[in-house]
Amino acid sequence: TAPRTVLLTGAAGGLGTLMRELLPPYGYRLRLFDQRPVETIENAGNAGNAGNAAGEAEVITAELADREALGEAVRGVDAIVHFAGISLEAPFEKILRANIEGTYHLYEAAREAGVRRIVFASSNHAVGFTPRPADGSGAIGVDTPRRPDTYYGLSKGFGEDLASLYWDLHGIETVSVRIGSCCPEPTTVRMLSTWLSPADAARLLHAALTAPDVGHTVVYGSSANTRLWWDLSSARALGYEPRDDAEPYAAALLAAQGELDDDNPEHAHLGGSFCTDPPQWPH
Ligand code: 15L
Repeated sequence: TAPRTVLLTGAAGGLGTLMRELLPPYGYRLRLFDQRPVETIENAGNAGNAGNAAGEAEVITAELADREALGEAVRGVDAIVHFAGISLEAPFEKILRANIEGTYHLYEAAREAGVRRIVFASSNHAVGFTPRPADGSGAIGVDTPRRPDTYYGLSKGFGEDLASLYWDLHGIETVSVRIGSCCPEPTTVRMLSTWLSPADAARLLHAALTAPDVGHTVVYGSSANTRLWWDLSSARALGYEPRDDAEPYAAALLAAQGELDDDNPEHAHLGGSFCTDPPQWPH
């Protein structure tokens, strides 16, 4: 049966803000966790429920390092969607605390509370230095060697390995989703290959939360992009059926920005401009 109560960490962040609107229609009751206050979504029609973004959702404002608060947050949930952490490159000490130690705290709290399923927001930047394949080839599998492009990407590889350990040692299942670029619309030529529409992200999370016997499964998180670089078969095996494709945005983006150019270090690898020193934004 589908899990009902789901803890969403990083609920105030970019992905969390999108997903706390899109997951409840699948039947989830969300518990929202973030170190920043979760702001009410405008026009959510729940004016009588100030500070409470998703109708019935509970909100917990605390850091992952606050093990007491985290213990309360995980108590009684059926599953966890772990988005909390720094989502771009940052000094190592900050990545260490937020992403590496933070994910460790999350898994320990899950183990103590007996939570059986976690969906971990990994990232394409765990393999970001992999050379960019031909557009649409889907050539990059989940077994491609790790090639992090940043401390950030390194922390995502750590999270995947932590998930693997907690499955083998403690029987906690995880789907690690190497998310491409999840935003309302693709805004760069690179995103014609990497885009994950918010609606497809919700479809993928629902599949990851409900598929049986996932053990530790690594998947890529993208829409069914015409120019896709990586292989979605392990995601599809969970029941994910993407419906969106970035291609309708191609003509305008290519006219404005031109084709990707392998001689440009910002274009030569999966991770795009994360692969330059220092990383460039936007990418
Ligand atoms: C990521 O991992 C970042 O969190 C996100 O902001 C995007 O930059 C995305 O990767 C991407 O590769 O486009």
